[in-house]
Amino acid sequence: MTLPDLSLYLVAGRPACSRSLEETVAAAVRGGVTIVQLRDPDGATRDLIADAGALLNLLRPLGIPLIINDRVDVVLATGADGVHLGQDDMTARDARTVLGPDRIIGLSVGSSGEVEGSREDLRHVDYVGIGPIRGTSTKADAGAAIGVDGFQKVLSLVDRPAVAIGGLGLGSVGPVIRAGARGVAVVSAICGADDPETAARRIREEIAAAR
Ligand code: TZP
Ligand code: MG
Repeated sequence: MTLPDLSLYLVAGRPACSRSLEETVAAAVRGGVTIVQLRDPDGATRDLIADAGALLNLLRPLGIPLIINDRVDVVLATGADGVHLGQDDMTARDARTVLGPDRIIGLSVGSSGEVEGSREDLRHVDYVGIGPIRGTSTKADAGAAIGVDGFQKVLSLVDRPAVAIGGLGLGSVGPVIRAGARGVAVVSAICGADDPETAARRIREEIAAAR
């Protein structure tokens, strides 16, 4: 597996988008999103599979990977590129057994304790998501913001590329990139924007300027 470009990682699902999911993702990739995660924790499984199929039709010709939040079964059913796991989901070790060596596996870690508890799992992971960096209303159980200092501390304990997530958008992505993030993951800064294409383009520019 070649590690995908994590620079601007869009996390999107029907409820998070102001417009339709496909319209939002299409605009966001025109603006420069490099990888997309389908995340709809309360969505019906068959809707999730339908959304994944529609997004794969859009993204595959562009060479942009589609990652599915939590659901290894949806990855298998749709041929998506990988799965993003939280601390309560299937372990990365089990996901690797099911998905094989070629799929992308990401894992969320939010503290040094979670890193220590994930040592064995981290061997099977291609990238980590670290956050929430700032306050966010997108995920009710995201936990307390860890800030850029917290990000740097967690990153120092993990030998995997990391995306920073949580409350990030234009004006706040530069510091996490300078702190060592390979990329930034956003929901509302793009999905909630009036113009997702321009929002994505401006965030890409801020990332480029910080590198
Ligand atoms: N995981 C940690 S924070 C978060 C997720 C999925 C939500 C991020 O959403 P936003 O709108 O970019 O703050
Ligand atoms: Mg999860």
